[in-house]
Amino acid sequence: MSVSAMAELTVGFVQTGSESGWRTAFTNATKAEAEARGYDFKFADAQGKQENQIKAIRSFIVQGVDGIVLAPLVTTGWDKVLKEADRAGIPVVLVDRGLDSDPSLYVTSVGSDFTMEGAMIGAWMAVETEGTCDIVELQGAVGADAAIKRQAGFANVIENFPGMQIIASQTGSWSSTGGKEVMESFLKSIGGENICAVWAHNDNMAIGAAQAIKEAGLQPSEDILIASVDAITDIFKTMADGETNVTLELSPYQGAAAFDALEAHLAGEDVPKRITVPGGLFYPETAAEEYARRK
Ligand code: GZL
Repeated sequence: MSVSAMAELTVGFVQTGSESGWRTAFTNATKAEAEARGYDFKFADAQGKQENQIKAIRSFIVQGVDGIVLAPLVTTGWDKVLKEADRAGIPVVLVDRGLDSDPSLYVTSVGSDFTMEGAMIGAWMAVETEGTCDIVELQGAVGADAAIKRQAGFANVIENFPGMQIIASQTGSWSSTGGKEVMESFLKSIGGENICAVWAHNDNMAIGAAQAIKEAGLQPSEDILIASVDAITDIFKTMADGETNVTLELSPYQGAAAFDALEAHLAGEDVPKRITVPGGLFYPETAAEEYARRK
């Protein structure tokens, strides 16, 4: 199918919600990409509820869209609705996060390597602390592919260092408020002097944790190290202000790869079941210029 013929494509995008700065950037970038391609683009914001994502998929099936792009909130509970899309002959492309259904039920899974993200932060922390650190972990939303795999990747690396252990771990639900509240509880129950570092599954929770550490009279990034993932604009301000140590980039520009995969599938081409999106580590030394570039 020629690119011009693709312009009439009707695509339904089922987004998780707007739980983080990264999610908003990802939504905006995906909408811009769809507009640039001339799609008839239908957007569903599930507001953090899987039942809303399932309802949106069913609605897009009834509307007879050409394809559905889905960022699944959690990894389980998708078999039934994916089979409905399959029976309706409507291809589903996963973006950002994966899920635990039969791969024959979706075209491909586009996203970053969450396990590697956790491992890279674990490696950074091991080098930074010379392998001795009592760590508190701020998990992403329970059941989310990104949270499950970041936790595993980080644990896989630090288990190689007898002096490194996670002394507390709890979900902050991806938000700054959640990260702050959980960090406040860790500071109260463990004592800031007993915490070497924070591993936050995303930047929003890291920013909340830095606030809690400051309010406890300690210097974030010095008294307690802070590392996270996403590379949202606000984390570069926090890093430039000397309050967090590193962030790992998660590209919000995954829509193009998802749309390319959908178009290739509709054109009858083979599409790999997994399309990995890369990301790099950012340090404070370049934070001010990165912030200026993004704000
Ligand atoms: C990761 C993505 C995560 C982000 C969070 O790909 O699913 O979800 O890291 C977002 O900021 O909520």
